[in-house]
Amino acid sequence: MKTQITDLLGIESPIIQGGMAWVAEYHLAAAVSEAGGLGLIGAASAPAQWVRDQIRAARELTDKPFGVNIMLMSPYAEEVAHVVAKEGVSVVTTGAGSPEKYIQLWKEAGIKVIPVVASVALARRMERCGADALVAEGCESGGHIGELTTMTLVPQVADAVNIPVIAAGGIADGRGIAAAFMLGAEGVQMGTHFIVTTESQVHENYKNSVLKAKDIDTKVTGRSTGHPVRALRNRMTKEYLKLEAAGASFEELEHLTLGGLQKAVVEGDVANGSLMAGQSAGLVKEALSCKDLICKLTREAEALLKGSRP
Ligand code: TUI
Repeated sequence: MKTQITDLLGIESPIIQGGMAWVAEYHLAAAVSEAGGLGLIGAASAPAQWVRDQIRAARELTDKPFGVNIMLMSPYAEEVAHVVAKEGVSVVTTGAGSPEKYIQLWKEAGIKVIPVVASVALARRMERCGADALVAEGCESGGHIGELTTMTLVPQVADAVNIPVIAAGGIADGRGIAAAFMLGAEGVQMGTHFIVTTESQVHENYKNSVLKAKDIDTKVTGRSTGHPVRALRNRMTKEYLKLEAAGASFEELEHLTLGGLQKAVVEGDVANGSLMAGQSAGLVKEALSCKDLICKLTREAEALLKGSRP
């Protein structure tokens, strides 16, 4: 599938694996890139040294382009921004903020810069600052989310900018990819489906929770604190939403989610951990290798875009 995104990034399929906190480590990123998509290492709130080690480990596993996602609310964002420039990764994506002050540094290092945006205003600003492409992420996504849905955000961003747009949020199969293209996207970013792939190092309990999830099994916590986060519903989200409705303080609520990703991803604590996942979890039914998943997605999307059923 050749698009502006495959040309820009030098990849075979216009499928980008989301830079999911704790989930997107080097085994997964390298497997996605080896399979012809773009793998990302999620820097999340990790220190710069961890990110450097991950980049070097991924490079041992693949010669193909891969990237790093920088979560801009991280206390280490500045250090990580310099590490990716020094290590010379192919692509940087950013989330949870505006990467304006780093764009020149990355461009000078020859890195393709792809900010994740949740609004037209930020999309326009990023284009003016020299971004190479954008991820327009709808609130169907897992993790930290904006307000708009993928269906409404992607065409509005595509109309507002001249750089290529990658759609994210709610996409887990070939139908979603074909639909994203109809909305004006030149590529897709998917997170949730990659959690369950065979190369993903995520605890089996978390993977099984995603595989079992139904349409209404995600919840958004933190709307009242200004940091909305979508995750699979469990004991933690139930308690959080109860406290939030009762007007609990930011500190009380934070306490409940402390270490939540580690509990979910490493310990497999599916009751108390933060099982970040998007609404597409209900579409994820089987655990495939990254190669088989990307082949299946591409085959399904191409058949639909040619006007035949997959
Ligand atoms: O960043 C994400 N998703 C994430 S980050 C994350 S780590 C985390 N852990 C615990 C609590 C909170 C986060 C988990 N999931 N997606 C990209 C994204 N960026 N979604 C929304 C935005 C966004 C929102 C507002 C980007 C920019 C923005 O405004 C910036 C501005 O200055 O206008």
